Amino acid sequence: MKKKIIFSGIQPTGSLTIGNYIGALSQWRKLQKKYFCIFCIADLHSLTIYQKKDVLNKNILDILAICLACGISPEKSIIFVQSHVPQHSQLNWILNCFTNFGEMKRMTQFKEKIYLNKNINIGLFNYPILMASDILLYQTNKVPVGKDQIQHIELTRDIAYRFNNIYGNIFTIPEKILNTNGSCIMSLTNPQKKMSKSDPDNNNIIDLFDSDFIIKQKIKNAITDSNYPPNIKYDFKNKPGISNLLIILSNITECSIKKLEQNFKNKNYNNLKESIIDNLCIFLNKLRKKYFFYRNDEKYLKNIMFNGAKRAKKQANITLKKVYDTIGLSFK
Ligand code: AQP
Repeated sequence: MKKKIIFSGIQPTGSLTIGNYIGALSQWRKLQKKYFCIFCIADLHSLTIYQKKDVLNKNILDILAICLACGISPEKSIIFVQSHVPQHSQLNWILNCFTNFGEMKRMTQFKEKIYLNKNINIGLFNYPILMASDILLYQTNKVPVGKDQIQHIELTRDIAYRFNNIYGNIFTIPEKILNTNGSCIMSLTNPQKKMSKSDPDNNNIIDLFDSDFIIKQKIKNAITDSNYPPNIKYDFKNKPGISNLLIILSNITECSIKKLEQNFKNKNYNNLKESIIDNLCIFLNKLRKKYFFYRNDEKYLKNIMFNGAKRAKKQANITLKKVYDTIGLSFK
C-alpha cells in the first residue's frame, strides 16, 4: 500500500530551541518510519522578517545539518529548500484568489505578531496562504503541528474544500497530527508564553547550542511554583512551570510523564532541575557532535539540498499542472 504523505516545514530564522526539537524535529524523525515525509526549510516564510543575505544563507545550511543530526534521512524522505521549488509561489498566488480577506483577519498568530513587529508587511499577513500552498502542493495527508499552527491547518482545509467544490477533487484535504506531549514547549521564565527562537530574552529558551554552563543557569532560573510541600506533578492549569519542565524531561529521556511523576515522588524541585540539566547536557552534546559532522561538509549538504529540490519539484509540478489545467491557464 502507498504510504500516506506528511508535509512539514521549519524557518531558517536562527539557532533552534529545544521547543523546535521537541515539537518538530524529533517528531519528524519518528514519522519517517510510517509515512512518506516531505520536509521543507521555509526560507520564503522567513522573509516576513528582514534577513541579511549571508546570515540567511548560513542559517539554511545550519538547519539542514541539524535536521540530518536529528535523524532526518534524505534517502527515506525529501528535504529541500522552499525557494528552490518555484511552484510554492505559483500556487500561492492562485490560492490568494480563493481566500477571503475576512478569514485572514481572524488569524490569531498574525494578530499576536503585529504587536511585536514594527515591520508589518503583507507577507506576514499572507503567511498562512503560503503555508497552505506548501501543504496542498504535495497532496499531503497529514501535517504535524504545534498548537499555535492548528488555525493555519484549518484555513488550509477551508481553502482546499472551497477549491475542490468549484473544480472537483484537485487537492487532498490534509489532517493535523498534534503531538500531545510537547505540542507547545513554553518559555522557561513565563510558562504562559511559547518558547520561540526569536524571543529577544535569551533566558526564556534553551538553544540547542547553549553550553552546559548556560543550560545549568537557565534551568536553575526556570520558574516553578511555591507549593509546599513541593509537588512534582503534571497539571498545566495550576502548575505550568513544573508541567513544562516535566514535558521537556519526558521528551529528552523518552520516559513517560507518569513514570517521571513516580520517580520524583517526595523529591524537591531542585532534584527535578538537576535531572533536567544532566539529561539536557548529555543529549545536546551528542546532538551537536553529529551536527558538526554534517555542517563541516558543505558540498554534501548542497548536494542533499539540490537533490531534494529536484525530487520535490517533480511532485509539485504534478499538482500545479492539474490546477493550471483545471482553471484554464494551460494551452496545448
Ligand atoms: N515552543 C515550541 N513548542 C513546540 N513546538 C514548537 N515549534 C516552534 N516552537 C515550538 C515547532 O517548530 C516548528 C518550526 O517552527 P518555525 O521555525 O517554522 O516557526 P515557529 O513555529 O514560529 O517557531 P519559533 O521558534 O517560534 O520561530 P520564530 O521565533 O522564528 O517565529 C513548527 O512545527 C512549530 O510548531
